[in-house]
Amino acid sequence: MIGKFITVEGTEGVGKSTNIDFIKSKIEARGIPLLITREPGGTPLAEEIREMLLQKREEPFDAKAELLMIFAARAQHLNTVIKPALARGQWVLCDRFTDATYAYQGAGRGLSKSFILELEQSVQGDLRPDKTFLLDIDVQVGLERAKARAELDRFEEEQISFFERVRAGYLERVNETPDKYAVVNAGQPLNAVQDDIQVALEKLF
Ligand code: Z5A
Repeated sequence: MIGKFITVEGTEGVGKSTNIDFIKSKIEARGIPLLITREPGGTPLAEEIREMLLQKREEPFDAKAELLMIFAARAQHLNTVIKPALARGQWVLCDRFTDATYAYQGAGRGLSKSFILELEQSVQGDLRPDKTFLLDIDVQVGLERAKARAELDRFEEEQISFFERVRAGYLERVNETPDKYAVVNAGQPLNAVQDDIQVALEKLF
C-alpha cells in the first residue's frame, strides 16, 4: 500500500465529523490526494447495511448478527474502495473502522475479542490503520452534544453505561498499542482540539 490509512474514532458527539473536515484541509493543503469515507458504509451496498444497522426497530438485534453485518460492510468497503485507493497512492481518511468494532461490539455488547480478531484477520489480512485519532470525551458531555444536534439513532439510544464501556474499550486498545493512536481530549474548545490534532498530524507528513 502506498497511501496512508488514517481513521478517526470516539464515542457519541465527540466531534469526528467536525475534525475530519479539519484533517482533510491540512492533508489537502500538502497536495496529497485524499479519499474520505466512513464505516459502516462507504459504498452503495455498505451504506444499505449501515441503514439497517442504525434504524430503530422493534425486533431485538442479535449482537452477533450486528457484528457480522458490520464485517460484511467492511469487506465490501475495503476491497472495492479503501484498498484500491491506497494502491493508487491516495491517503484514506475513514470515519470509524475496526477499533469501533472492538469498542462497540466487544466492550459495549460483550462479544469476545477473539471472535472479533478472527473476523478482522480474515477480512482485512494485514491491513491496519497507519494512525488512529481517538477523540476522547466524558460520555455525558458527548451525549449532550449529540442530542442537541439531531434525532438519536439505534446506537445513540443506548444507556450511559453502554457508552462508558465503549469508551473504556477504546482506551484499552490504546494501552495495548499506544504508538498506533493519537489520543486527543475532545472536551476542550474546538481550537485547542484542532491544535492537538495538528501536532499529531505533522508527524505523519
Ligand atoms: N459502529 C459500531 O457499532 N461498530 C463499528 O464497527 C462501526 C460503527 C464502524 C454510526 O457511527 C454508529 O455505528 C456508531 C457506532 C456504530 N454509533 N452511533 N451512533 P457514526 O460515526 O456515523 O455516528 P456518530 O458517532 O453519532 O457520529 P456523528 O453523528 O458523525 O458525530 P460526530 O462526528 O462525533 O460529532 P460532530 O457532528 O462532529 O459533533 C457533534 C456536535 O458537537 C456538533 O454540533 C459540533 O458542532 C459539536 N462540537 C464538535 N466539537 C466540539 C467542541 N470541541 N466543543 C464544542 N462543541 C463541539
